[in-house]
Amino acid sequence: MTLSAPVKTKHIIVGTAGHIDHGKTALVKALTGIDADRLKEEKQRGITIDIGFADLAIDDFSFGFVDVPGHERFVKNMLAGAHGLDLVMLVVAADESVMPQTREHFDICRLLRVKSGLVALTKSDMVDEELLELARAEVEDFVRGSFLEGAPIIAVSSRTGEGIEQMKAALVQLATSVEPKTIAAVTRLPVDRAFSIKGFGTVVTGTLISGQLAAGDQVEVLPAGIQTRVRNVQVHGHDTERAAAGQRTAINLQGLNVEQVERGSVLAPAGRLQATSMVDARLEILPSASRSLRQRARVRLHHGTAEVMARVVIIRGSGFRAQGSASDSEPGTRNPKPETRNPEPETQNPEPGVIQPGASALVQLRLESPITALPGDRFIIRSYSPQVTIGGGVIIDPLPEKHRIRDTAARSRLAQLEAADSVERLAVFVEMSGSRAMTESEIAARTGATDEQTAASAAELIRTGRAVEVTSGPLILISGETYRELANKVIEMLDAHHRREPLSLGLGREEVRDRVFGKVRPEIFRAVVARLVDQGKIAAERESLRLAQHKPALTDSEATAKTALEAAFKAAGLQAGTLEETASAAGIKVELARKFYNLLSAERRLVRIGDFVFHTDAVEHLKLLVRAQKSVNPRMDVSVFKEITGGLTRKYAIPLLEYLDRERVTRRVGNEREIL
Ligand SMILES: Nc1nc2c(ncn2[C@@H]2O[C@H](COP(=O)(O)OP(=O)(O)OP(=O)(O)O)[C@@H](O)[C@H]2O)c(=O)[nH]1
Ligand SMILES: [Mg+2]
Repeated sequence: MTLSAPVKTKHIIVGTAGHIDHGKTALVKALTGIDADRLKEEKQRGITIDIGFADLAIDDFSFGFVDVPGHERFVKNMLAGAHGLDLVMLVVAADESVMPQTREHFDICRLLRVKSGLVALTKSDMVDEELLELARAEVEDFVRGSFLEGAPIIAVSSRTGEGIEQMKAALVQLATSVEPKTIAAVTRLPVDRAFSIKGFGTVVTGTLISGQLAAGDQVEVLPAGIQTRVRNVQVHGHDTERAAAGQRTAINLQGLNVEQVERGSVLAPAGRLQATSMVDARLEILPSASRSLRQRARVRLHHGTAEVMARVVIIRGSGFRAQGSASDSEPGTRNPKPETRNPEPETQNPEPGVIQPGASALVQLRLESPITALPGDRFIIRSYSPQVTIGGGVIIDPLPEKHRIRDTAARSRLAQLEAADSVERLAVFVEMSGSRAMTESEIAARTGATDEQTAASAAELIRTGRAVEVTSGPLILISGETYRELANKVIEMLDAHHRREPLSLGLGREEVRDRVFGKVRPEIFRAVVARLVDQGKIAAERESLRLAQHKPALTDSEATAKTALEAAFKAAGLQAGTLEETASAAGIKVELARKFYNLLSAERRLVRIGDFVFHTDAVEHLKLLVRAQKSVNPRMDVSVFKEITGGLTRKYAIPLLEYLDRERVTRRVGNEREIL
């Protein structure tokens, strides 16, 4: 027997758009019974000043309405409500038809890539049939070629109620095909209002555009970087355990001052995202814009609920310059002849250095105050003065490095990122990070991916060799390319060393680290060495590294001398003395003896104890002697030790005893040793 699945409510955010006085607020009220104009001044003046909210449940759908002001001076407020829309109701009064803010709001919806919606032909009671049909025809014309082409155009009157039921039915119909916002993503709540309620503290409201929020969650207010805890969550005025993506929410935050959060802030999981003062993006200029966008133009950037000032740096391709043209930071003085040699075909922007109306380009936006963004976020730009919408685009890299205007490498990386899916995007970011590599938290802040998504992408990149895992917890990824460069450098360095000094066993680890890995994190050095050892390419001794196949090459006479040195140590037993003493006694040059010592100690034939060097046979024999003494007496003082070793002097006895302590053959107890 199967139980029917519980009905899942689908959350849909519907925004209004349209010219002042065309009946947006009245329509929302006719649909929901809620007056979204909540400010006293709005009621007095009969216009909407700031965004307002209403909600309506029909069947399994929960609609959250965002009602925006139509006044041209309040487009900035409209923009705070225009992000995160699933559907738009483009409101056009039948008696006035398409007006300037109808156009501007509609441009904004297009630039923000609102996917679906309808047109409400309002005030139908104020016009006759003929005028209504005229308005309908104008609207059809207006939306042709856009996402609203073929969308319902419904004549309504908020006064008589005509068409309202039809509107509801149409909204439901459209809502069924809305792709719901995903909860399988990092939580983000762009704050549209922040206020304090006596006894509760600070409350922020906004549309939860991704993820989930529940009481008890540790969150961070960005860009301020203040971490706090969610005390309570409300959706449409009711307490709820958990809010999900797509819902209008009010979040009560613990111990946060209302001054610390404002419209434009973003609420995200604590420590997950990072504020930025630069973003790389594709920027398109509206075909209707009155002029080209100049290099370094100062604009208003609207992203989420934030508005900041920004400079647009148009990133240009490979350096070429039309003859006689001025530097590209002064486009006004450029050669006016059209560029034919480098038409930047992929940007459809015929003139590099400016963006013409209807064209797009890869840009770096340098922000005057920080925002919190992720790849794929849409944004709007408006000119500084007059304040009109001139374009918009999509964020490609929210945490870029600063680019020069002419930066072919940056441009091709951006083009790569722009076309990338999430796996490819991670690959490119990791490649861009070079030998700095990328940590789990850097990946999270730059991609917005969840841990599961990152793990899956990383696994894929590791499988194909595009990336190499430096450590797994926390994850650090380095590109396959950079890894191979570093590994090759190590191999080349060891190879050169072996050629230069065939007698040397290997190169000091520290030297390799300094020279190849001077500025990179120590984990990368360890990972590269470990992998090269695993692959059988190099061998790692405690202090040194060598190529796996490297054997110190000794000439016949060197081999004889080496054997002689070893024999000398063996013969000297525990009285061998320093390396230099034994070497000169055996007639071997000190410098050569040092190299032999390295080889012999690697072969475990010689061992250094304090200032002295002994043959390992002598030291092993000593251990046997001491252990044999245990049956006589488990306690031994220095004089007994001297005695059983055949009269060693103190000079030798003390370092040897300390060595035995370290080797846990003996343990020091006061002035005596206990034999273990
Ligand atoms: N006759 C008639 N009047 C309407 C209708 N809809 C709105 N109005 C009137 O038109 C005026 C403006 O309506 P609002 O709903 O405030 O217009 P708005 O689009 O919200 O205006 P802003 O928010 O300021 O851009 C009000 O006086 C409404 O009563 C309608 O369908 N028929
Ligand atoms: Mg209004």
